[in-house]
Formats: sequence, C-alpha cells, structure tokens
Amino acid sequence: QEGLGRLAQALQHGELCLYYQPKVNMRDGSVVGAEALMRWQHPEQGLLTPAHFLADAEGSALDIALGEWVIRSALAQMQAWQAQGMTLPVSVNISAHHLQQDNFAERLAALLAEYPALPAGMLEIEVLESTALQDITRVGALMATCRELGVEFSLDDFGTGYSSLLYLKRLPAGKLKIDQSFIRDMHEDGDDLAIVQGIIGLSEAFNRSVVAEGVESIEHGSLLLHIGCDHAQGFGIARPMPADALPGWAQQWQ
Ligand code: G
Ligand code: G
Ligand code: NA
Repeated sequence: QEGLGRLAQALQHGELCLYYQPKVNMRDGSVVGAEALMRWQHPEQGLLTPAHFLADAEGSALDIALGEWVIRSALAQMQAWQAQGMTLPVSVNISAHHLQQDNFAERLAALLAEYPALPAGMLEIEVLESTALQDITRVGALMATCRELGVEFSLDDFGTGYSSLLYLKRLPAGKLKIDQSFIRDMHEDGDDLAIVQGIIGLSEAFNRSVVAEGVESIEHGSLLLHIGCDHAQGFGIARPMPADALPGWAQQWQ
C-alpha cells in the first residue's frame, strides 16, 4: 500500500514530530502535564494531523513502530525539558493493537531503561475505549504489569465507548479523560452536564482522577471547577504546540 510505504519513509526520514498540548490544574494554575500528539511535517503538504495519515497504519507492523517512536520521543523530550529545569509528565496515545502485543510490557521496560534518569512515573499511556481491546482481562493484567514499572494509564474519550463502565471496573487506569463531546455544550445541555457530573462522581467512587478534554472557554473552566473537576486540557488553555514552545508557554501561564 502506497500510503503506508510513504508513512514508513516519513518515520525513517525524520518527518514525524510530536506536538504537545498542556494539561493544567485550573484551581491552583499549575501545569500538570502534556499530551504528545503526532504530526507529519510533509515536504509538499505541510503539517499534517493524524486524521490525515494514521488510519492507514492501524493494526499494521508500522502501527507498532510508530508507537515505539512516540514513546521514545516523549521520553527523550521529558529528559531534555528536565535538563532545562522543567519537570513535566507526558502522556502518549497508544493503539489497542500495539498495547495487545505479547511483548508490550517488556518493550516498554526496555524503552524506559534507555532513560534511567527519568522516573517512569512521568510517562502516561492514553488508551481509547475501543472494541479493539478484545480481551479485557488480559489488557487489565498488562496495565497492572506496566503500572509496576511506574507507568500510569488513562482511559481516553471516556464515556463514548461501548462498555465504559466495564472498562472502568476492570481496567486499572488511574485517570479518566472526559470526552470533549460532553464538555462542549454542557453549560446549555442538561444531559451533557449530567453525564459530565456522572463521570466526575464515578471517578471519585472508583478513586481515579479525572481530566476534562476540549475546554475552550472560561465558561467551561468555571463550570468544571464548580462541579469538582480541576484538571483540564483544551484550546481555551493552549493549542498543541511544538516542544520548543512549551517551556515559554508554561512560564507565561503561571
Ligand atoms: O492531534 P490531533 O488533535 O489532530 O489528534 C487527533 C487524534 O489522533 C487524537 O484523538 C489522538 O488520539 C490521535 N493521535 C494523536 N497522536 C497520536 C499518536 O501518536 N498515536 C496514536 N495512536 N494516535 C494519536
Ligand atoms: O482524544 P484525544 O485526547 O486524543 O484528543 C486530542 C485531540 O483533540 C487533538 O486532535 C487536539 O487537537 C484536539 N483538541 C484538544 N483540545 C481541543 C479543544 O478545546 N477543542 C477541540 N475542538 N479540539 C481539541
Ligand atoms: Na488522547
């Protein structure tokens, strides 16, 4: 497949990079982390987001190579930031296909070992609730193994999957990310607000932390604080940005 070959070449030629979108604690103003988001600096088409190229790779060997590149790049970036005096946990998006490889935990341990000065607890893996997570018992055991290495998990787009509550019950992920579709209109749509409040209540009952995605406005932020969700990510706080821009952004945000 031509698209896949070109994407593999992009990986080899260093055309891929990670953008970072900050996550903040709105209550005390601190920057609590950043999500790494893949970009392709395409020589003809300019900067491409994953929607334009990542679907082709799903479920392929390239999917795994890309995921390992993302983990290694995020670890290297955290180390570089740390050398500049900024300690910032980073979350990466890992596909269900990659996560379910038999040697995932061993490979992750090997990647972490390349960066011995970084506490493993600074890396977080975002997992989509997806039908592609076939064997939930096995995925739960895998998460437990990775957590022993210190790596945290979050359930991404929480509430949009087919079996969110089952995932919540069975998967030892420390964080829930409330999907942006529920945040967008929650100040006008009582159903959305009820769902957001419900997810916050579930997170408390299950002793997980919660992050709101898609926080675009002051109204979103103040309503979330009012109903007990302090952590947020969204265009209203910052758009995804190149790694070099983040230390400067964090300084002026404080
Ligand atoms: O970056 P953007 O806002 O366009 O991201 C679109 C979607 O692509 C996000 O929902 C995210 O989950 C996914 N995505 C971004 N970066 C990566 C990545 O490195 N790996 C995988 N598997 N998905 C990613
Ligand atoms: O689901 P996930 O966490 O991977 O979502 C990341 C995607 O959401 C990226 O494509 C990012 O650019 C996008 N995103 C982040 N914040 C906002 C926002 O406030 N509004 C909208 N519409 N998209 C956002
Ligand atoms: Na994500």
